[in-house]
Amino acid sequence: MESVANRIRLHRESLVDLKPLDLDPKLKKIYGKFSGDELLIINEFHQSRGFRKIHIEIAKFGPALEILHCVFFPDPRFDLPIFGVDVVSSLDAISAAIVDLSPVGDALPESIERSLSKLDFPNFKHVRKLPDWGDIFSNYVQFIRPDSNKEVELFKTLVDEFLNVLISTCSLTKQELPDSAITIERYARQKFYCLQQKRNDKTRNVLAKTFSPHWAEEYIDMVLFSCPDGYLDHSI
Ligand code: BLA
Repeated sequence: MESVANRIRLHRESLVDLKPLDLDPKLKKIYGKFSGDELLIINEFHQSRGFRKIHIEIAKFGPALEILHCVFFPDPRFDLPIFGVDVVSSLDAISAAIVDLSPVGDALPESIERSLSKLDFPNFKHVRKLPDWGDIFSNYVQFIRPDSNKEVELFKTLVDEFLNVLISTCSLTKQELPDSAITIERYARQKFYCLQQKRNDKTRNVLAKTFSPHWAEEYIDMVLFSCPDGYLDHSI
Protein backbone atom coordinates (compact mmCIF):
# COMPACT_ATOMS: atom_id res chain seq x y z
CA MET A 1 0.00 0.00 0.00
CA GLU A 2 2.75 2.41 0.97
CA SER A 3 4.43 1.96 -2.39
CA VAL A 4 1.28 3.04 -4.24
CA ALA A 5 0.77 5.90 -1.78
CA ASN A 6 4.37 7.03 -2.25
CA ARG A 7 3.94 7.20 -6.00
CA ILE A 8 0.80 9.27 -5.60
CA ARG A 9 2.61 11.56 -3.15
CA LEU A 10 5.36 12.18 -5.72
CA HIS A 11 2.75 13.34 -8.25
CA ARG A 12 1.04 15.44 -5.58
CA GLU A 13 4.36 17.19 -4.82
CA SER A 14 4.50 18.43 -8.41
CA LEU A 15 1.27 20.41 -8.07
CA VAL A 16 1.31 24.20 -8.04
CA ASP A 17 0.35 25.98 -4.77
CA LEU A 18 0.11 22.70 -2.87
CA LYS A 19 -0.92 23.20 0.75
CA PRO A 20 -2.27 20.99 3.50
CA LEU A 21 -5.98 21.44 4.11
CA ASP A 22 -6.99 22.61 7.54
CA LEU A 23 -8.83 19.70 9.03
CA ASP A 24 -9.60 18.49 12.48
CA PRO A 25 -6.32 16.96 13.80
CA LYS A 26 -8.48 14.14 15.19
CA LEU A 27 -9.02 13.00 11.61
CA LYS A 28 -5.33 12.70 10.74
CA LYS A 29 -4.76 9.56 12.78
CA ILE A 30 -7.72 7.52 13.91
CA TYR A 31 -7.24 4.59 16.28
CA GLY A 32 -9.76 1.93 17.15
CA LYS A 33 -10.02 -1.57 18.53
CA PHE A 34 -12.37 -4.32 17.41
CA SER A 35 -12.37 -7.88 18.76
CA GLY A 36 -8.82 -7.41 19.98
CA ASP A 37 -7.59 -6.11 16.61
CA GLU A 38 -5.87 -2.75 16.33
CA LEU A 39 -7.26 -0.38 13.74
CA LEU A 40 -5.50 2.57 12.31
CA ILE A 41 -6.53 5.09 9.68
CA ILE A 42 -4.04 7.68 8.46
CA ASN A 43 -5.34 10.59 6.40
CA GLU A 44 -3.60 13.28 4.38
CA PHE A 45 -5.56 16.20 2.93
CA HIS A 46 -4.20 18.85 0.58
CA GLN A 47 -5.37 21.37 -1.95
CA SER A 48 -3.58 22.99 -4.87
CA ARG A 49 -4.17 24.95 -8.01
CA GLY A 50 -6.73 22.83 -9.85
CA PHE A 51 -7.80 20.62 -6.95
CA ARG A 52 -10.14 21.46 -4.09
CA LYS A 53 -9.35 18.32 -2.08
CA ILE A 54 -6.63 15.72 -2.46
CA HIS A 55 -7.12 12.87 -0.05
CA ILE A 56 -4.78 9.95 0.56
CA GLU A 57 -5.86 7.44 3.17
CA ILE A 58 -4.24 4.27 4.41
CA ALA A 59 -6.41 2.13 6.67
CA LYS A 60 -5.32 -0.99 8.53
CA PHE A 61 -8.05 -3.07 10.07
CA GLY A 62 -6.14 -5.63 12.12
CA PRO A 63 -3.57 -7.87 10.43
CA ALA A 64 -5.92 -9.02 7.68
CA LEU A 65 -7.31 -5.98 5.87
CA GLU A 66 -5.45 -3.00 4.45
CA ILE A 67 -6.89 -0.30 2.22
CA LEU A 68 -5.47 2.51 0.17
CA HIS A 69 -8.05 5.10 -0.79
CA CYS A 70 -7.22 8.21 -2.77
CA VAL A 71 -9.30 10.84 -4.53
CA PHE A 72 -8.23 14.07 -6.24
CA PHE A 73 -11.39 16.20 -6.32
CA PRO A 74 -10.89 18.96 -8.90
CA ASP A 75 -11.56 22.62 -8.21
CA PRO A 76 -14.79 22.89 -10.26
CA ARG A 77 -13.55 26.08 -11.97
CA PHE A 78 -11.19 23.77 -13.90
CA ASP A 79 -12.31 21.34 -16.59
CA LEU A 80 -10.75 18.29 -14.95
CA PRO A 81 -12.07 14.82 -14.08
CA ILE A 82 -12.01 13.20 -10.63
CA PHE A 83 -9.04 10.90 -10.05
CA GLY A 84 -9.84 7.95 -7.78
CA VAL A 85 -8.00 4.86 -6.57
CA ASP A 86 -9.07 2.13 -4.18
CA VAL A 87 -6.85 -0.85 -3.39
CA VAL A 88 -8.20 -3.44 -0.94
CA SER A 89 -5.83 -6.09 0.36
CA SER A 90 -7.05 -8.97 2.51
CA LEU A 91 -4.63 -11.47 4.01
CA ASP A 92 -1.80 -10.12 1.86
CA ALA A 93 -3.56 -10.57 -1.46
CA ILE A 94 -5.18 -7.67 -3.28
CA SER A 95 -8.86 -8.47 -3.90
CA ALA A 96 -9.79 -5.16 -5.52
CA ALA A 97 -7.73 -2.55 -7.33
CA ILE A 98 -9.53 0.23 -9.14
CA VAL A 99 -8.28 3.39 -10.81
CA ASP A 100 -10.14 5.94 -12.89
CA LEU A 101 -10.36 9.48 -14.18
CA SER A 102 -14.10 10.00 -13.83
CA PRO A 103 -15.94 12.63 -15.88
CA VAL A 104 -17.77 15.58 -14.30
CA GLY A 105 -19.57 16.37 -17.55
CA ASP A 106 -21.19 14.31 -20.29
CA ALA A 107 -17.74 13.13 -21.37
CA LEU A 108 -14.12 13.44 -20.34
CA PRO A 109 -12.34 16.61 -21.50
CA GLU A 110 -11.07 16.03 -25.04
CA SER A 111 -7.37 16.25 -24.23
CA ILE A 112 -7.76 13.73 -21.38
CA GLU A 113 -9.73 11.38 -23.63
CA ARG A 114 -7.04 11.63 -26.30
CA SER A 115 -4.22 10.89 -23.85
CA LEU A 116 -6.03 7.98 -22.20
CA SER A 117 -6.88 6.45 -25.56
CA LYS A 118 -3.15 6.29 -26.32
CA LEU A 119 -2.27 4.33 -23.18
CA ASP A 120 -1.35 0.71 -23.40
CA PHE A 121 -3.87 -1.08 -21.16
CA PRO A 122 -2.63 -4.46 -19.92
CA ASN A 123 -4.78 -7.52 -20.41
CA PHE A 124 -5.48 -8.21 -16.75
CA LYS A 125 -6.60 -11.78 -16.06
CA HIS A 126 -9.38 -11.00 -13.57
CA VAL A 127 -11.35 -7.97 -14.57
CA ARG A 128 -14.06 -7.36 -11.96
CA LYS A 129 -17.63 -6.39 -12.63
CA LEU A 130 -18.55 -2.89 -11.49
CA PRO A 131 -21.45 -2.48 -9.06
CA ASP A 132 -24.53 -0.66 -10.42
CA TRP A 133 -23.51 2.65 -8.83
CA GLY A 134 -20.31 2.37 -10.93
CA ASP A 135 -21.89 4.36 -13.77
CA ILE A 136 -19.89 7.34 -12.50
CA PHE A 137 -16.67 5.85 -13.86
CA SER A 138 -15.23 6.49 -17.33
CA ASN A 139 -14.81 3.92 -20.11
CA TYR A 140 -11.16 3.75 -19.09
CA VAL A 141 -11.78 2.54 -15.55
CA GLN A 142 -9.63 -0.42 -14.54
CA PHE A 143 -11.16 -2.65 -11.88
CA ILE A 144 -9.22 -5.84 -11.30
CA ARG A 145 -8.12 -8.50 -8.90
CA PRO A 146 -4.40 -8.69 -9.65
CA ASP A 147 -3.27 -12.18 -10.45
CA SER A 148 0.45 -11.80 -9.69
CA ASN A 149 3.08 -9.33 -8.55
CA LYS A 150 3.59 -8.51 -12.20
CA GLU A 151 -0.06 -7.43 -12.45
CA VAL A 152 0.28 -5.37 -9.27
CA GLU A 153 3.23 -3.58 -10.90
CA LEU A 154 1.23 -3.03 -14.10
CA PHE A 155 -1.59 -1.56 -12.03
CA LYS A 156 0.84 0.80 -10.28
CA THR A 157 2.15 1.92 -13.66
CA LEU A 158 -1.41 2.73 -14.71
CA VAL A 159 -1.85 4.83 -11.57
CA ASP A 160 1.27 6.76 -12.61
CA GLU A 161 0.02 7.17 -16.15
CA PHE A 162 -3.45 8.37 -15.13
CA LEU A 163 -1.85 10.92 -12.81
CA ASN A 164 0.57 12.08 -15.51
CA VAL A 165 -2.37 12.68 -17.84
CA LEU A 166 -4.33 14.52 -15.16
CA ILE A 167 -1.53 16.72 -13.88
CA SER A 168 -0.13 17.65 -17.27
CA THR A 169 -3.64 18.63 -18.38
CA CYS A 170 -4.15 20.60 -15.18
CA SER A 171 -1.08 22.72 -15.87
CA LEU A 172 -2.52 23.72 -19.28
CA THR A 173 -6.08 24.32 -18.03
CA LYS A 174 -7.36 27.83 -17.37
CA GLN A 175 -9.86 28.41 -14.64
CA GLU A 176 -13.38 29.66 -15.20
CA LEU A 177 -15.37 31.93 -12.89
CA PRO A 178 -16.83 30.37 -9.73
CA ASP A 179 -20.35 31.50 -10.68
CA SER A 180 -20.25 30.45 -14.34
CA ALA A 181 -22.82 27.85 -15.43
CA ILE A 182 -20.14 25.31 -16.34
CA THR A 183 -18.46 25.58 -12.91
CA ILE A 184 -21.81 25.06 -11.19
CA GLU A 185 -22.59 22.07 -13.44
CA ARG A 186 -19.21 20.49 -12.74
CA TYR A 187 -19.70 20.84 -9.00
CA ALA A 188 -23.16 19.26 -9.29
CA ARG A 189 -21.52 16.31 -11.05
CA GLN A 190 -19.00 15.97 -8.22
CA LYS A 191 -21.96 15.80 -5.85
CA PHE A 192 -23.47 13.01 -7.92
CA TYR A 193 -20.13 11.16 -7.89
CA CYS A 194 -20.10 11.39 -4.09
CA LEU A 195 -23.73 10.27 -3.84
CA GLN A 196 -23.00 7.18 -5.91
CA GLN A 197 -19.82 6.36 -3.96
CA LYS A 198 -21.87 6.55 -0.77
CA ARG A 199 -23.87 3.59 -2.09
CA ASN A 200 -20.81 1.36 -1.63
CA ASP A 201 -21.97 -0.83 1.25
CA LYS A 202 -18.64 -2.64 1.36
CA THR A 203 -16.92 0.54 2.58
CA ARG A 204 -19.79 1.35 4.95
CA ASN A 205 -19.84 -2.16 6.46
CA VAL A 206 -16.13 -2.24 7.24
CA LEU A 207 -16.31 1.14 8.96
CA ALA A 208 -19.60 0.40 10.75
CA LYS A 209 -18.37 -2.91 12.11
CA THR A 210 -15.11 -1.40 13.29
CA PHE A 211 -16.40 1.85 14.75
CA SER A 212 -20.21 2.23 14.69
CA PRO A 213 -22.89 2.68 12.03
CA HIS A 214 -23.32 6.34 13.01
CA TRP A 215 -19.57 6.98 12.93
CA ALA A 216 -19.31 5.26 9.54
CA GLU A 217 -22.08 7.41 8.09
CA GLU A 218 -20.45 10.64 9.32
CA TYR A 219 -17.00 9.59 8.15
CA ILE A 220 -18.24 8.73 4.65
CA ASP A 221 -20.19 12.00 4.47
CA MET A 222 -17.67 14.39 6.00
CA VAL A 223 -14.31 12.86 5.17
CA LEU A 224 -14.39 10.44 2.24
CA PHE A 225 -17.01 12.03 0.02
CA SER A 226 -17.73 15.53 1.31
CA CYS A 227 -19.17 17.97 -1.18
CA PRO A 228 -20.32 20.92 0.93
CA ASP A 229 -23.33 22.90 -0.30
CA GLY A 230 -21.88 26.38 0.06
CA TYR A 231 -18.50 25.48 -1.46
CA LEU A 232 -18.84 27.65 -4.57
CA ASP A 233 -20.04 30.67 -2.54
CA HIS A 234 -17.52 30.57 0.26
CA SER A 235 -14.36 28.72 -0.53
CA ILE A 236 -13.27 30.25 -3.82
C1 BLA B 1 -14.76 -2.29 -2.83
N1 BLA B 1 -14.10 -1.08 -0.70
C2 BLA B 1 -14.40 -2.20 -1.46
C3 BLA B 1 -14.31 -3.35 -0.61
C4 BLA B 1 -13.97 -2.93 0.66
C5 BLA B 1 -13.85 -1.52 0.60
C6 BLA B 1 -13.75 -3.79 1.91
C7 BLA B 1 -14.56 -4.79 -1.04
C8 BLA B 1 -13.33 -5.39 -1.67
C9 BLA B 1 -13.66 -6.50 -2.62
O1 BLA B 1 -14.82 -6.59 -3.09
O2 BLA B 1 -12.74 -7.26 -2.95
C10 BLA B 1 -13.56 -0.73 1.74
N2 BLA B 1 -12.67 1.30 0.68
C11 BLA B 1 -13.08 0.57 1.76
C12 BLA B 1 -12.88 1.39 2.94
C13 BLA B 1 -12.39 2.60 2.49
C14 BLA B 1 -12.27 2.53 1.09
C15 BLA B 1 -13.18 0.96 4.33
O3 BLA B 1 -11.83 3.44 0.38
C16 BLA B 1 -12.00 3.81 3.20
C17 BLA B 1 -11.86 3.89 4.49
N3 BLA B 1 -14.00 3.14 -3.52
C18 BLA B 1 -13.46 4.35 -3.20
C19 BLA B 1 -13.02 4.97 -4.42
C20 BLA B 1 -13.29 4.11 -5.45
C21 BLA B 1 -13.90 2.93 -4.87
C22 BLA B 1 -12.38 6.31 -4.47
O4 BLA B 1 -13.39 4.80 -2.06
C23 BLA B 1 -13.04 4.22 -6.88
C24 BLA B 1 -12.29 5.14 -7.47
C25 BLA B 1 -14.31 1.80 -5.57
N4 BLA B 1 -14.33 -0.03 -3.89
C26 BLA B 1 -14.66 0.54 -5.06
C27 BLA B 1 -15.44 -0.41 -5.84
C28 BLA B 1 -15.55 -1.55 -5.06
C29 BLA B 1 -14.84 -1.30 -3.84
C30 BLA B 1 -15.97 -0.18 -7.24
C31 BLA B 1 -16.29 -2.83 -5.41
C32 BLA B 1 -17.69 -2.72 -4.88
C33 BLA B 1 -18.53 -3.93 -5.20
O5 BLA B 1 -18.04 -4.90 -5.79
O6 BLA B 1 -19.72 -3.90 -4.84
